[in-house]
Amino acid sequence: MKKLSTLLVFICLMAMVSNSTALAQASCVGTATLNVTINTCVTGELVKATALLQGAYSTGGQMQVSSGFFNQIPLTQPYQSAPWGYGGSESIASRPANMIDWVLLEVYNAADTSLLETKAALLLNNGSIVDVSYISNPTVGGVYFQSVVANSAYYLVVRHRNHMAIISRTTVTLPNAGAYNFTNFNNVMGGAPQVANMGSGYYALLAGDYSANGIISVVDYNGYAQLPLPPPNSYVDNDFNLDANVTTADFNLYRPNSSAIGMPAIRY
Ligand SMILES: [Ca+2]
Ligand SMILES: [Ca+2]
Repeated sequence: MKKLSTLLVFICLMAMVSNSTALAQASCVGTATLNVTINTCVTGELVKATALLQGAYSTGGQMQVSSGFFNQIPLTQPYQSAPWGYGGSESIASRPANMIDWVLLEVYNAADTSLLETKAALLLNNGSIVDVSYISNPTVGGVYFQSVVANSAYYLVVRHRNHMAIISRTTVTLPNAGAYNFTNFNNVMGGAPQVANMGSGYYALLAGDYSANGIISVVDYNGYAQLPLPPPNSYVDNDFNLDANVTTADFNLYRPNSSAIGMPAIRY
């Protein structure tokens, strides 16, 4: 029986197995049931980054969303459609209480700032960007990338549905022990004009890029102002302050940002 149990554990290393029933050998008496649960192995290099969203910013480097919005956050990553066209299968069984929204974390090649790999990830209220495996392992602290070559340097990019994307000022050697801090404008390519000054030394992605193309313009105003208005408690891209409603509060976030232009390498 012990030998059979050991064998079962070995052959199930890469799979999720539950409630397996093991039959005893003919010479043994009776049967036994094994309940074996083995988590899918997470592989790749762990990339750590911290960023804030202007629309969800609270105070002291923290973000907050309304319960109405929180309950509308989809369980599957929302970046399938244009302009992202990201087909990743990231999903969660439930929302962690400190989740703000989904973001995309991307790794770009150092030589030509071309895209290497994209991952959808959870943005937490303290700005941490974490893998979907955070649900089962809250200590994960970053996002796993499969194409990253360890101890090599890359640019990092953070994208959000309706905030202007940003790219790291310099390359980052991955995996990185400490999170790359996008809340400091000195770490953002293009500097202070690329982010919103939230006070107390904190900077956040600029709200209002409805089209998510890396430029905040009248196109985004038209996205904000489109009719009909969505019903209350909707997860929509013209809700810039993430309160699940489209109101003048969203326009007031857009207006001062309406001439911002993102870095060419990451515009759509
Ligand atoms: Ca835009
Ligand atoms: Ca809103």
